[in-house]
Amino acid sequence: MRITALAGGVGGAKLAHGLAQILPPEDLTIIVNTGDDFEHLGLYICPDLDTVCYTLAGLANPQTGWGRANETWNAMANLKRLGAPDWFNLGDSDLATHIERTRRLKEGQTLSQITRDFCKAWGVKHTVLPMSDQPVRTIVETEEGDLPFQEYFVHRKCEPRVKGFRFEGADVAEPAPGTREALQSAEAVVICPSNPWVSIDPILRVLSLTLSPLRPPSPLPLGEGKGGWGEGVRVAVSPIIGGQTVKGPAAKMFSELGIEPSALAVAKHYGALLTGFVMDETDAQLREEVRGLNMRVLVTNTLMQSLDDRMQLASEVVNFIREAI
Ligand code: FO1
Repeated sequence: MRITALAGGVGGAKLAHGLAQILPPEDLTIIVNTGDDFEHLGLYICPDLDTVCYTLAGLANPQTGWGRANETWNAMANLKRLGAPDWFNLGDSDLATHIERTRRLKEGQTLSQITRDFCKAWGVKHTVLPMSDQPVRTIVETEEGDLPFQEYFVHRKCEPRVKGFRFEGADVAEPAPGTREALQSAEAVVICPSNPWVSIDPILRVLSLTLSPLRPPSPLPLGEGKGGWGEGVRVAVSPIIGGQTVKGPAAKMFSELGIEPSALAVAKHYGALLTGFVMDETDAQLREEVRGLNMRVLVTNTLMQSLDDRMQLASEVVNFIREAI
């Protein structure tokens, strides 16, 4: 069964990894958010893309979920000594990725070409695509002013209260080569348990996929976007369990935007985009309300603490999709 997954950082990478364990390479494409990308210390850094690739390659740091396992920090310590900004932690092995990516981009190669080559070098067999080869920048609108995403997320530790988000460049950025085809040919699209506001919405916006009619702006009717959206099954896995996020600020963002954080709020956020929704057993009492949004519901364990959990959730999601086809 051909699946295209949309993913942001750590949570999305875990489910993508589970799916990659049970689906052959030709049956899984992962489209990754690049709205978090930024330039730092003269280097072009793609945190979500690297998190997904490192995770699929078995190279990710198991403690943080981002960066590399068995990392050393000599360059960072020396940069700090020289007075360089040290709020964004770049390990020695990870730095090699950013240095080589920056060199190739300067030579004129595209982010998708570079990602394909890096995946080959790391032994990643499934297809990982950036959402676009052109820059899109997530800006977090906060009570303390507008902040570029990494400035908000890492430097300011998600402390400023959010008022909204915008994705600079998203309206003119072309979906990366292969993304349209992956969406159109997929029997199912899986929205991984990533932050809906800052990890998934930028992908939907670039691919001009319709957001819930409840949530303006609603760019284009289903299937008519730049990316196109096949008629298949579309399932999201909730990143919110029992009103809280496993990692990251999604629940805090819902609250600050005046929405009670819950799996139901996530289902409403995607709304008409979805034909199915997967949420944790903790939230079983919300099942009927989510069903009322006109989507099928799977209630299961969605907390991925081990590789077994990732594979278990992935196979339940695949079975849930099979039942719908
Ligand atoms: N997240 C942090 O909270 N602190 C860091 O210092 C940090 C460094 C970092 C370096 C490379 C990389 O690929 C990711 C890194 N992240 C760090 C994670 C990243 O910024 C966020 O997880 C994503 O952008 C949100 O999805």
